[in-house]
Amino acid sequence: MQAVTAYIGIGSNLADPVAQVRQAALALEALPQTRAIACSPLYRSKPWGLPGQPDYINAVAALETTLPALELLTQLQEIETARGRVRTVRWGPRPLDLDILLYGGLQLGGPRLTIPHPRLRERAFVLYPLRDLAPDLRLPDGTTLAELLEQCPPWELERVEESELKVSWQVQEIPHNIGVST
Ligand code: ROI
Repeated sequence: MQAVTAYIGIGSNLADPVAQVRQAALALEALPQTRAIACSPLYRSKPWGLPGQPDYINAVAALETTLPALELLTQLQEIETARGRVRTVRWGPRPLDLDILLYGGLQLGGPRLTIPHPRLRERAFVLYPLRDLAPDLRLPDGTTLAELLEQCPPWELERVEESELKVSWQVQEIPHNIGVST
């Protein structure tokens, strides 16, 4: 199978969220049939969903993978479970959340998985880190990331300063042709 570029949303608001997100990025690098291309800077965001939960740390990772989408989902769920995620309250706090945001140009609607992620378009905590990785990205339906960003101000979203991180973590340069092609 031809390798596909997938973008994974990473979020945590429990149990040392910065460490959770950085550990998750390492776990993504270790996935079978997968090459980690880059990870965005970390952002701190106010919770979307249930009010009264702690702030989130968010990032987005770009992967190149030959895992089929549903197998990638299974692998991500195993990482979440290993980090103590118990699926209870919808939109409640969690030590680690890994979402497939985009999987090449695939559009999929199924009982386990919808791609692109159904709430991608309205979430600043996903769109801004995506821009760090792939500013020229287009969704499979042709919508540009720039158009989505115009509709989605970076409300209650801030970059986590490099100085807050124990080890510096840079965005790597990623090839220009990895975005979803049109
Ligand atoms: N809110 C923010 N800010 N960041 C997240 O990653 C996040 N993830 C979720 C819900 C509970 C919807 N809210 C979130 O799953």
